[in-house]
This record gives sequence, structure tokens and C-alpha cells, in this order.
Amino acid sequence: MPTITAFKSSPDKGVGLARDMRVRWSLEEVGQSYDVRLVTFEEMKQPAHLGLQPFGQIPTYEDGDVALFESGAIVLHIAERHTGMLPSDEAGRARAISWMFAALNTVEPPIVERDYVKYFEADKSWQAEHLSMVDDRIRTRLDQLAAAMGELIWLAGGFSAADVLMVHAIRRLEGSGILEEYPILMDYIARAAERPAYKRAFDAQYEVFQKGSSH
Ligand code: GTB
Repeated sequence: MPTITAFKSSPDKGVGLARDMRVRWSLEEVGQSYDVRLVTFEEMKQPAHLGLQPFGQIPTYEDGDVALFESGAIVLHIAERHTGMLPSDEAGRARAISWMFAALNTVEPPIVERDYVKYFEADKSWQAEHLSMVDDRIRTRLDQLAAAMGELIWLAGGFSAADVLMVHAIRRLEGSGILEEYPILMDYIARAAERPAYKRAFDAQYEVFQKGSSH
């Protein structure tokens, strides 16, 4: 049974924005049970964890001889070893993997940048200007993503690992007001959140927050 790592005390307060959520969701989609090792910020910077995750972050994934870091690599590993998260034909699979990389390399970066500007540049006189520039870059990507989705239900034919990564990446914009400009993407997130596997993953990470805040 694989073991993953997650925040002992998630800064997102259980809303499921930390990247263990995409790993939990993938494991739930394929029906693979898993253990979770909760780590503190201090533990993540210690040699034991750095041996697994050189950047001192969560999530990680261990299963027998296999030790992985980077949520995208973990989701791909899970998708490749089970059915149901990647198309079975070569062309469809390649297309879905392209969308996985697009989520991580093209759509997610300005979204993550937004959080840095918001939280780490709060004392800078140019914060508002920088935030507006980053928001424009985000809108460019969301315009393109919404156009590509059009009438599609999922990004690559049926539901796939690409949807796990894309939905989770854009969910990080919740609360910014930007997502509401994109009904196509709001519907996409709502569809994903209705999936039983998503709900189980969400509940599991929420339970960590609840237990942590009850003592
Ligand atoms: N590229 C890596 C991956 O995809 O696995 C990035 C992993 C990563 O950023 N991990 C974060 C982490 O461990 C947690 S998920 N940070 C601690 C550190 O770097 O010291 C990012 C995250 C954190 C918090 C919220 N939040 O509070 O809303 C959302 C997302």
C-alpha cells in the first residue's frame, strides 16, 4: 500500500488546495487505498524528508522500491499503473499527457505566482500593479483554456489525470473573483467536485484539518 505525505497542519485550512489533494484524488479514482504520513514544516526540511523530496515539500509517494516526488509525476505514475485515468489508445493517451503538462507548466505557474505576490509582496508599494499584471497573465491562460474546452466535458475525451491536475490548479483561484468570469471553468470544477473520488479525497484531507484544529 502506498504512503503519501501531507501537511500536518495545512495553511489552506482544509479547503483542499495543498497538492496532496491531487494525489489523494487520483488514488481514490483508481480505488487504491493509501497511508498518509503527516509532516510539519520543520520535518519537511529535515534530511529524512529531503531524501524523498529534495525541495522540502509535500507531497511524496512511496510504494516498495518506488519513491516519488512532484505531484505531476505521482499522478502520472498512478494513472499509468491503473486503468481509468488515461485513455487506452496511444494517441488519446499522448494527448491527455500533453494536457497534464499544460496544467503544470502553462496554466498553474501564473496562478502560483499570484499567491506569492499576494502574500509575500504585501509590504511593497508596487504590489497592486504586480498583482494586476499577474492577473492579466492568468486571464490569458483561462481564456485559452475555456476556448479549448468549449463544449467538452473533460479535457481529453473521458475523465483523465489531466482533469485532476487542471481542476486542482485552477481551484487555487477560488476567492480571487477571477474564476467567476469563466462559467465554462466553474462548471468544469463543479463537475469534478461531484465525482465520488473527489469527495472522498476532499473529506480525507479535511479530516486532517478538523482533527488538527480540535486540540
Ligand atoms: N512542484 C511541486 C509539486 O507539484 O509537488 C510543488 C509542491 C509544493 O508546492 N508543495 C507545497 C509545500 O510543501 C504544498 S502545496 N510547501 C511548503 C514549502 O515549500 O516549504 C502548495 C500549497 C500550499 C498552501 C496552499 N494554501 O494554503 O492554500 C495551497 C497550495
